Amino acid sequence: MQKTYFIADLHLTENRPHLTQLFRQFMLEQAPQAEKLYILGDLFDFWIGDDEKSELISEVQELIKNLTEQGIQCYFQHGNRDFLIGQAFAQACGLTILPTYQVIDLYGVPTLLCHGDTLCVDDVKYQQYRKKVHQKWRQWLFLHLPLKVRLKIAEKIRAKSRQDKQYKPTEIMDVNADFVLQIFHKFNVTQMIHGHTHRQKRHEIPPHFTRIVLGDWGETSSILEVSPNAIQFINDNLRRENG
Ligand code: LP5
Ligand code: MN
Repeated sequence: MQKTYFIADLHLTENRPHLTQLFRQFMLEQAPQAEKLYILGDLFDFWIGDDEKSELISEVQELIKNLTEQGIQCYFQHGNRDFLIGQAFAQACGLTILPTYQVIDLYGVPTLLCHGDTLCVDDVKYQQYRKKVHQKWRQWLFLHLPLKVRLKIAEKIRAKSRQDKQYKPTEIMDVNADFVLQIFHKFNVTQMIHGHTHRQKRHEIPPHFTRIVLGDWGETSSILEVSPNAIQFINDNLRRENG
């Protein structure tokens, strides 16, 4: 059966092992039924360079490699937390990295994929910060620092982000509706799928647009399953091993 899965915002980290368990369950049991898997950013809680090694990173790579070796195409778009994932990581597991905006033909429907952070244009402080950390020279400098120093900088940014988010009105951390419409027109699509805001929902926007928002992973996963005739969210719990 033709099926495509979309996931985002798993925020995998050693500190929350049940997320890795959910991801493992999905990658071993469900994802092999698909023809394609799209990971729309923030697979990891944060990423400071492809040279970082950990058991978690190796396992994630193995799980993705296991799929791509079965002929299932796996695609990745950078999130705001793991925008430094590079070709070394991707090539090790057969993942294809897509640009910030990617149009695909989803069973006949022209569909735009993005992480979603670029749609939150009212969060001016975030957009200013994003512009800076996406400058190639800054990234080059950062990636040439020792891992320990990179980790410290990442922790500082994370702390500042957590602090700032407490004072940001929730509306500015959502997409800007006018900007979304501009993007629909710019890319000449009627459907858009993104994550980032963690507000899982299917929005029907007059006259004929659909914006599908993936949820983040927590107690359950948030998986969008698309087939030629149906679009549905699957939010799985961990399967109990011992009854
Ligand atoms: O991810 P989420 O949903 O929690 O919050 C985001 C925005 N925050 C971020 C920050 C990331 O979470 C942390 C990323 C770590 C990356 C590590 C690598 C760094 C590499 C640098 C390479 C050059 O994306 C948050 C949004 C929110 O989404 C909703 O959309 O609001 O944005 C912020 O909170 C941004 C702050 O408002 C501004 C941050 C300024 C940081 C200044 C750094 C100071 C310390 C420098 C030390 C040298
Ligand atoms: Mn995000």
